[in-house]
Amino acid sequence: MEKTDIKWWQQAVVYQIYPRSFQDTNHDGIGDLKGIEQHLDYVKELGADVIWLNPIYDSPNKDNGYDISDYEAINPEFGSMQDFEDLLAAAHERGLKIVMDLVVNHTSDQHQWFIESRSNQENGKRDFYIWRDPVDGHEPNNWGSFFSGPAWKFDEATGQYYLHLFAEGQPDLNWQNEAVRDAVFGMMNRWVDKGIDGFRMDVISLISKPEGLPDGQVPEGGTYGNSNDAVANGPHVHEYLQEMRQRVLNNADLMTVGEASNVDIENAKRYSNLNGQELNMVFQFEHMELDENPNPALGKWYDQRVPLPLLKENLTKWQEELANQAWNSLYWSNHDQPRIVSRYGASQGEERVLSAKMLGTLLHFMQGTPYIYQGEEIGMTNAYNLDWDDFDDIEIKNARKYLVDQDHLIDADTLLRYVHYKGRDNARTPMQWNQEENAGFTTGQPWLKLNDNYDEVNVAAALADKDSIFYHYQKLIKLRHELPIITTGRYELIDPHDDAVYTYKRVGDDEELLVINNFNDETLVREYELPDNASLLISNYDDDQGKTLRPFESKVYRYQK
Ligand code: TEU
Ligand code: CA
Repeated sequence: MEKTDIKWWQQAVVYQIYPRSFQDTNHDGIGDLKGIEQHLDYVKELGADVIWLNPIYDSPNKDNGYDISDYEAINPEFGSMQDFEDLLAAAHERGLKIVMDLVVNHTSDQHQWFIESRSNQENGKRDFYIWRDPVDGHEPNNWGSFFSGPAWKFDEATGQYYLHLFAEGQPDLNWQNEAVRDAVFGMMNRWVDKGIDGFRMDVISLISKPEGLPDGQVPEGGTYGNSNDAVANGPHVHEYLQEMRQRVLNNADLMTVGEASNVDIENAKRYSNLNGQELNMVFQFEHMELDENPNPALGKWYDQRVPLPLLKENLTKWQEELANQAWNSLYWSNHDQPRIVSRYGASQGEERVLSAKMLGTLLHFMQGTPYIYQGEEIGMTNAYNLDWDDFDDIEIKNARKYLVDQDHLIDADTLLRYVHYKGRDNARTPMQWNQEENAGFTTGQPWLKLNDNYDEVNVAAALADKDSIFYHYQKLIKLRHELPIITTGRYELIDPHDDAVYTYKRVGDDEELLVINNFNDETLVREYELPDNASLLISNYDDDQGKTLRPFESKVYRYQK
């Protein structure tokens, strides 16, 4: 990769904000746009270039904003369109870009299109969604929803089923209908005209459904067919994205990232090809799905860590195979994933701090565009203090309803253990700003219980400590901006079989970086060949003990070849 070819979004670092949990300013316990504006300087201080906002559109919140009832109105809980425009202007003034969530695989069942569509079979909007007659009095096929239970809902009034790959309140749009594409592209162009800087596209790999909607494979012991495998990367998805590129994305200098459930290397090379026909990059899921339950009927619900060599093998595959052809996104966390320190590091004490820095270093020295999820930069952890009555997430609630109560695949205590390891609410507890009541998030009643460790883990404490995780991330971002090799260098894995240490190189024309990361909470000895001119670029300890690697030690050397 030539240095001159670098695009701005390849050298950028993205900070993801989950507005509901970021900062409340009007005491209703719900984060809002004004709260985000208040903290723009914080994001700037961290050094990120781009903010990705989770959905802020009007929504009945069956799935916290991923069920949109009006794409062109702001959810009043978050503020007004004026507040949004103010936020965008304030971000731009500081040189920060804003990328919006685009949720167009489905709408809310409260969207005007669906209200019309379900009104009767002859309605002009009927074909905006995917309606089918019952087959032998049953669902049209065996697909299960991503949130457990069936993917079809029978509509008494019109005698047909509609498809919802996610919650019942999230009917799938029919992308085969040209009028749907016209409506979506028109809406996107109006946002582009407002001056936004890009889109993160929700489950974009699912928009093209397979011809004839064939049954999915039913896992052993399971009830429903796998709709993800049946639908992902469907027959027309690349065609639709190329059309979107032509009709919307080429109208401005945008950053685009497709959330691509079930995407493999070959598909990713098409979605995010450097030829610029579709998207800039995708969020692939493979490294997030290594710790799924060995019983496929339980899907993601599990509590066992992944052996390190498997993680390396996977991340390495993506680094190697996309190089010079497509572009990687790099992420450890988002609003759907548990906290990364609780998954691959430690949740408490000094080890929490060390492992957060180690994990940050590992990710930020790879090739791709890094995404930081709010709170990751202060090492927020899973919320072990939340119990059944505290959860809000529909995925968690449905798992309880279907996997425990209806299908008896698992007992409630085991599921709770799994939820504490994997549940989405671990990421959604309010941002921890300081030691004050509700961590400074709200003076009202927070919409979701806080993690009870905010006394220790909070932004104020991080900013006051020069050795904090925050400043480590700040340094990682700065290095990415300053050293082109982090963007362009070739990745090379050093220790594929080591089950405790993950070491890789970035190889440039005349220099190299050696990135060493100890995943163990024990001291180990490992020796690497280093030229005499090697200097330590960043580390999470204040001295270098050579071949001795202390718990979660992470260090990067830079040297001339
Ligand atoms: O997530 C898509 C998706 O694949 C998730 O359902 C994922 O499998 C799950 O969250 C892992 O636990 C996107 C959004 O990021 C998510 O918040 C939405 O709920 C979902 O789409 C539906 O819009
Ligand atoms: Ca509020």
